Amino acid sequence: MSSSRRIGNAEIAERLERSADLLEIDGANAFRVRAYRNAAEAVAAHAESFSAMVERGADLTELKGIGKDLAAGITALVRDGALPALEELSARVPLGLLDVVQVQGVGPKRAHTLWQQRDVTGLDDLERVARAGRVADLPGFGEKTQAKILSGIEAVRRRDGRVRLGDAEVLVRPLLALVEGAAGVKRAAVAGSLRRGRETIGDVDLLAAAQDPAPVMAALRAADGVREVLGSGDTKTSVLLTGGLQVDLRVVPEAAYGAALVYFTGSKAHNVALRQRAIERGLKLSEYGLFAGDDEEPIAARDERDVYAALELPWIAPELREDRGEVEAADAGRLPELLTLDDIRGDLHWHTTWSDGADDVETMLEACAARGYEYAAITDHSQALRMTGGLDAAKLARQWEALDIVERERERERGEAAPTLLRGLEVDILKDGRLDLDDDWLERLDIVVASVHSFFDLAQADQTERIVRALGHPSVNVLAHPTGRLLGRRDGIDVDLDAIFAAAAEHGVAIECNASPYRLDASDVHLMRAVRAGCTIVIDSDAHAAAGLDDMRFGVLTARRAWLGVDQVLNAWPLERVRAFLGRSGR
Ligand code: DGT
Ligand code: CA
Ligand code: CA
Ligand code: ZN
Repeated sequence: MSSSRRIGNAEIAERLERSADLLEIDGANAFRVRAYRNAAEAVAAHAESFSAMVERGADLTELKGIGKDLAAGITALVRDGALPALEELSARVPLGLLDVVQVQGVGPKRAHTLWQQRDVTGLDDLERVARAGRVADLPGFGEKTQAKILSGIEAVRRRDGRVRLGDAEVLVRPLLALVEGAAGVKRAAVAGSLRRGRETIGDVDLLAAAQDPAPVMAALRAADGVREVLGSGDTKTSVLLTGGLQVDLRVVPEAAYGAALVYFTGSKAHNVALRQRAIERGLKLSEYGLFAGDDEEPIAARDERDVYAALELPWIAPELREDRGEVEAADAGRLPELLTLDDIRGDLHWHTTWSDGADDVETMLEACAARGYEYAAITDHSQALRMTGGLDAAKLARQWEALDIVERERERERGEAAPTLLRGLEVDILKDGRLDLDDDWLERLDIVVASVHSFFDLAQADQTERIVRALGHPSVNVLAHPTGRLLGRRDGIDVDLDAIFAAAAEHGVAIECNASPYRLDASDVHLMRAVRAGCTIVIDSDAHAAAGLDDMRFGVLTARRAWLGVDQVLNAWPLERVRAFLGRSGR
C-alpha cells in the first residue's frame, strides 16, 4: 500500500457520495447516480473495514450494492488514496458547485444550468449573477426563485459544520473500540450529544477510566483517520478526523467515572438542573463527583446511578437529558418507559428494485426476517416520481403478481411466511392534495404511505391545505417525512405542522419518524407535538437497500428523545393491532 494511513469506511462513503453529487450536477443518468449513492450507503453500513477487505483480496462485488466498476474504484481508492471516477469528475466539474447545490432552490439540474449558461462555479459567482438579476431570466427560474436563492446563499454560509448522527456513529465506532482496548482502560463510553442521540453532532466526546492516561491518549493520536492532533494534555486529548470532525477524549480515575460521565454527557442544561438540585440539598455536583461541604471524598462518583441516587433520583436515560422536564418527572417517579429497538416488530416503509431500491423483494424480506420482524410493508414509489421508476396501476398489478409468487415460494420453503408481508405503496401527494393512484387501488392496498416529493416551495397556507387534504383521504395511513428536510442540505417545507398533526389525529393517520439519518423527520420536538395532538407515531427505515433497514435504530433514538414508549408507536404493536389501525378488512 502506498498510502501510509488506512482509509476508513466513512471516508470511502463520503467520496462515493461526493461522486454522486458531481455526477448529478454533470447531468449523468439517474441510475449511475443511484449506484454511487447505494454503494455509499452499503459501505457506511458495513461492519468490516473495506481497507482490510481489499488487503486480503476479498471480492467486493459479492456485497450488495457494489458492482464491478464500483469495486474497482474502491480498490483503487484504498490502494492509491484516490477514486478514479471522482478524480475525473473533479477535473471537469467545478467543486464550488457542491456548495451551490446546498442552496435552497438550487438542485443539481439548476446548478448544471447555472454553470453552463452563467458560468457559475461557486457561491460567490452565484451571488453575483443573482444580484445582477441574471438568474431570473434563465428558463425555469424566475424572480421568486432568484430571491430565494439569494437568501439561501446566506443560509449556507451560516451553516455550522455539524455532522449527522449516522455519520458520526460510523466514524466513532472504531475509535471507541480502540479506546476500550487500550492498555489500562477499565471502562469507556461515548458521551456528549452523540450519547444523547441528537440528530447532528458538533463534536464527539469520549470518556475513559484509567489510572495512567498516557497509553490510551497515544492510541487515539495514532488512530486511523486522525488528520491532526489539536491538543494533548494530562486529562484531555483532542484530535481532528480527516472529514473535519473533532473528537475529545477525557481520561479520569475509575472512582470518578460516573460523575464524569454525567457531566460530559450533558446536556449543559440538564447539568445545570442537576447542579441546582444538589445545591438545594446542600451538596455540590461537579465532573469529579457529588460532594457534601468541603469534604475531600465524594458521596457519589463511581457510577452514574450512584450520582442520580444520591440526588434522590432514578437514573435518567441520556436521550431525555435535555432539560425538558426530565428531572421533575424523575423526581415525581413519572419517567416514561422508553421504547427500545427490541420493541420494534416491523418496518412499514422500504423500497425494492420495483422502484429505486437496490435489492429485490425476497432480499428485503429475508433482511426483515433476520431482524426478527413480525411484519414488513413493501412501499415502493408511485408513478409521479418518474426517475425512481415509480409504479402506476398497471405496474402495481404486475408487482402483485410477482408478490403472489414470492409469498407462495416463502410458504413452501419455510412452512410459515414470517414476516407477514403487507402490500403498500409510498404514494405521492400531488400539488393539489390529490393522491398519485386510483381510489380502487388505494383501497386494495394494505397500507398507504403518503408523502410530498414535489412543490416544496408552496406558500404555507397552500402547502398545509394540500397535505391536510391528502390526510382526509380515507385510504391514507401514514404521513411520511412530514417536513421533507434533508439534514445539512435542505430545510423542510413551510407548513403549519400543528394543523397537520390535528388533521392526522382526526383521520387516524400515523405521523412518520423517518429513521434515515439524512432525514430524522419528524424530529424529536415535532414528535412530541404530534403525540400531544393525539397522533400515533410510526418509525420507518425508508430503506433503499437491505442494509438501510438498520437505520431503524436512529429512529428509535429520536423517538426516545421524544419520550415515546411502545404505546405511541404503531410498529411496536402486534400485527393484529396494526391491522386494526390500518382499517383494512384484509385481502
Ligand atoms: P455538541 O458537541 O454541540 O453536539 O453538543 P454536546 O452536548 O456534546 O456539547 P459539548 O461537546 O460542548 O460538551 C459535552 C458535554 O460537556 C455537554 O453536553 C455538557 C458538558 N459541558 C461542557 N461545557 C460545559 C459547561 O460550561 N457547563 C456545564 N454544566 N456543562 C458543560
Ligand atoms: Ca460534543
Ligand atoms: Ca466536546
Ligand atoms: Zn420512501
